[in-house]
Amino acid sequence: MRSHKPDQSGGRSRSPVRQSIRAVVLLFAMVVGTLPWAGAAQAHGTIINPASRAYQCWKTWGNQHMNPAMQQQDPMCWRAFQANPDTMWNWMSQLRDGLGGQYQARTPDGQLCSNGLSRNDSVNQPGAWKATNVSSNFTVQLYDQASHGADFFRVYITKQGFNPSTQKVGWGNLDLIATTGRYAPAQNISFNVSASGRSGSHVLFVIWQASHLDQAYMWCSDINIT
Ligand SMILES: [Cu+2]
Repeated sequence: MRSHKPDQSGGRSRSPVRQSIRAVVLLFAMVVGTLPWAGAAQAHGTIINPASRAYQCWKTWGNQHMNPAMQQQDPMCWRAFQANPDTMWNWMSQLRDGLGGQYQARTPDGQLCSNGLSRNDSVNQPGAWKATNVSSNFTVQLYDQASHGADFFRVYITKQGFNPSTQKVGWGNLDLIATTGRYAPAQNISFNVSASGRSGSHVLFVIWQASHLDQAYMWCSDINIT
């Protein structure tokens, strides 16, 4: 015989059917919580042109990330997927809150491309990243799912002679080429920059200070200036 002590739901005895329904619901919630795309529901953004490193890998390989050809054709993306595929699935989420404008003080050399986030360290690694061809004047495009707006963008480019295939990006490798004004909330924001005096392989480094709160984004985009 079952005990007739009242349970916490108020004295009714629990039916086995209700208990098994509860177990199924719990199991379903646990499975959904571990699916890889669960985190992608967060709405943020990145530089889509010239594409940031993680976005470039996601765009090129996201729908075939198990393709073994990636190891030969795009070794930096392959390494990034091996290191942590979340870097690609969450291409929009390379952000830090509350930096208080202390970008340089709080971002060590060699960690600029990951915005100081260890989970995205693969994008700091030097190597044969696929680069976007640009002329010396080109347009930078932000895609922002959440329309945060911008207090400003700061745009840097590596000094002539920097070698992205062997060097990590540090503050001393960069020249500031543009600081923008404010932008109203929009999903697509673009502005023009000039890389005059430079040619060949470079890294474009962009800081986006979003406007909805103190939220700072940083990325590296590989460019080939023709
Ligand atoms: Cu956001």
